[in-house]
Amino acid sequence: MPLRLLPHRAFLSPVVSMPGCVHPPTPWRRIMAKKKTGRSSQPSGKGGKSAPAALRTNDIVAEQAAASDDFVAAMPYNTIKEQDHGHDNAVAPPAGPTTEPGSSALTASTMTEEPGTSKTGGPARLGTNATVAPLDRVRVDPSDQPLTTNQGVRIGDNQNTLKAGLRGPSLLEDFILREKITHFDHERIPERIVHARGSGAHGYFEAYDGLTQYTRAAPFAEKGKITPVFARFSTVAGERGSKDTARDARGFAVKFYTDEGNWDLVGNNIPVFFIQDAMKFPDLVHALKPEPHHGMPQAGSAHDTFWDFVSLSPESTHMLMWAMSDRAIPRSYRMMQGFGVHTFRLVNEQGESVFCKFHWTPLQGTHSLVWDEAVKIAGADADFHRRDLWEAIESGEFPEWELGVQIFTEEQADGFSFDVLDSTKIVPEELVPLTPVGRMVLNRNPDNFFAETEQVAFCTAHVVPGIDFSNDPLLAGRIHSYADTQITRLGGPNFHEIPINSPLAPVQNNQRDGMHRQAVHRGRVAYEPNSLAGGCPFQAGTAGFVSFPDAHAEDKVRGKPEKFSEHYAQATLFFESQTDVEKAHIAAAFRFELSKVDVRAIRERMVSSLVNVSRELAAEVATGLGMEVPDAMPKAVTDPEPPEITESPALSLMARPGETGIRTRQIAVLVEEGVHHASLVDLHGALTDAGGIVHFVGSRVGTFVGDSGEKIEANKSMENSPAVLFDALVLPDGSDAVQTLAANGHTMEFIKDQFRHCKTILALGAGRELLEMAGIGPAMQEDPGILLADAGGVTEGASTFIDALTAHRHFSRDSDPPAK
Ligand code: HDE
Repeated sequence: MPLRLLPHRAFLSPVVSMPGCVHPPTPWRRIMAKKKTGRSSQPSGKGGKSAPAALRTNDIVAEQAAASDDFVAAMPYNTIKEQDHGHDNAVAPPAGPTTEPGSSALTASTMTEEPGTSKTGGPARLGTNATVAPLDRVRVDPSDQPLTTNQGVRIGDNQNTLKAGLRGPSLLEDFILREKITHFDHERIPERIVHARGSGAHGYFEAYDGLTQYTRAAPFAEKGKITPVFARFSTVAGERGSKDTARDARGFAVKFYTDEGNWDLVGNNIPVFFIQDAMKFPDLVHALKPEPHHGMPQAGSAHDTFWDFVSLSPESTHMLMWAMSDRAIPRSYRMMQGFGVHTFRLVNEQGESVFCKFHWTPLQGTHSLVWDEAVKIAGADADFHRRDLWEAIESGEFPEWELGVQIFTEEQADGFSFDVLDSTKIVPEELVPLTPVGRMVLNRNPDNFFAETEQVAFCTAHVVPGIDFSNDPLLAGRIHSYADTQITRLGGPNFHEIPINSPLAPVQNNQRDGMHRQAVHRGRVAYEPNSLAGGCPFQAGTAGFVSFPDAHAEDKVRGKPEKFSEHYAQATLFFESQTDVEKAHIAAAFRFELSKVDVRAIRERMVSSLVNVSRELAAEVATGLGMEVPDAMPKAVTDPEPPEITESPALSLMARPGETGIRTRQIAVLVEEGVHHASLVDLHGALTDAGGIVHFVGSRVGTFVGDSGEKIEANKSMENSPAVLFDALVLPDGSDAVQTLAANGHTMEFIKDQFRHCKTILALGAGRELLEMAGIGPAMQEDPGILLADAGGVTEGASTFIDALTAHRHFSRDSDPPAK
């Protein structure tokens, strides 16, 4: 009889046809009919009992066995074996052979199963933001519900242990207490070895257009295609409870729940990395993490072991330039770029491949803190970035990034002065421009931090058809590392079944068992090839992931290509592409970090390496450390290929002011008894209309009475929310209020910090006296960020204030870098 292919597998290639395969055998149809009557457990008529099931069941079992025989015989041999070898088959593997079982019961584990129920699940709906639905399944809502044990038993008393008498000993029998305490004892899981501190959110990716010319990857299939995502941002060095504003690279990891499985783009906010080969990663991280003898410092690179390692690893120099720049102290997760770092491959339907680099660019612009501010925020609000992301999304200000790709061919790459497999190098945008391909919007906060943000497991090995790896040796190590680390962190190999990790695309394979297995697999077949399950699940052939056939014929070696040994050209490119303010901040950061290094020889070694980047920078740092500029560190190569460019404006943070103006910017308006009420009401209206978030900050929280008897509610105090938590400051009018504020030490600190951190300050009416008292009087004339307005001219004042705040900071004030 002819083979009957499963109708929904339209993509099966004709090569799978198998002589001798059969329609589902007729006995089976008979079995199903019989089974329906035979297994009925419903009363059969008035007062009647159901027919005895045992006999019928035996019939079914016997007949199933007979049906199985025919079903299995339909696959007399493994037809794809002959295509199991050779280059052509490797490039275009065949789909696996299958036979139609006719009924899901034929492959079931047990005949007690009602065939065809929704138990076997179905594919996710395509093209919608579907992460919500799968999580619905596990969302728990306690409204109007009694407390229960984990077995669903209602708990009568949640206050007291079970005791032999009111003053008697506690009893071992108290299963309620023991279950509660035991669970509590195990509530912590190991934190991530790196990137432990982070925050995440749900959202979606929308393709601007089809990118099918280059890739068959599902998210880029067509214009407007929506793919759900979960993104997590993180610091690298600090522990889970460490501060958000440490000087550090930031993780920028995005999980795309595509129609064809999960794709994780696990990047950073810096486009290069410290090392070139995965072999060095444990060394790097051991050097960066708190020193092992005393466990210090937390979340910081300013210590001897880190600088010892990087000064002996000149390939780190380029990333050090980024890490010492203001990129490493972002104002917000929403205001930083993201980069895939490695060179990846895009592969199209025809199997053609190009190289690709991924870039995320924030609509909010790229903005950073200044160092003194970052340090103070660490004390004032260690959750600064977590809170910022959460609050923006809660208030409907959904952060957005544009995804851009740099696409280039292997031939182009061969011509570059650097190696595209070297993760310490960028591909300058002047060489390969950025093509925008879509946008990501984060529009939903997690329901539960642990279940989602903590348990999400990213992995560079998670790619989908159309995305493939380059031979970057750093990437290769990562492909192994992420899944491996989750086994410890998430307690076993089934972490992909945790709802936040499970793909929307159906999962079918023969992996079984392991800790915390959720899936209940049907049938007795957990191997392939098989005929007992009709060959299923079958290999998808060219409809599935097929690695790009990258040709290689070289010696097996441990080593690096020549171009990897040029370590400084792009560090210089980065430094020379910065504005003067950014250069000063880089020098100040090196000075700060190295001043925390106890061993003088390490400082000297690092500065000698900086001489190779820029004599100007090395001199600035040396002066700051009270030392002579040492000789340049010998280079690994003395005659490298000259770089294509020596300046790239895109590398400056200032190149991207963003499009969102003052939206989500935090503005402090100081208030006191007797404050000029009407002007504050007008100002509040104007700033809120522009999307700013206005906080009335008092000497305490609570109600203050204005000059004409109206009340103003302070939601923050100068004590609980110091100046560093705000992007701008308004000093109010009202002579009584100004006098009281002037007598408060917090007020002067508040104004001075706003000023020294180059922020916009607006003084209304008598409020200018406070500026003078803080010693800012002389700056009032020429500083574009110090604004004065009459209480009657608030509307005009507000619009100038909005313009000034849109500029983010006024670095013309930044004349004293050592203090920043
Ligand atoms: Fe990671 N990295 N990494 N990394 N990485 C981890 O995986 C690793 C590297 C990055 O929000 C770990 O799940 C190796 C570069 C991010 O959950 C671990 C190497 C880049 C995150 C790991 C690197 C990254 C991680 C720890 C060198 C930028 C957080 C916990 C070969 C492109 C993801 C975990 C999240 C996390 C290994 C280098 C980014 C141990 C071996 C380069 C954003 O598997």
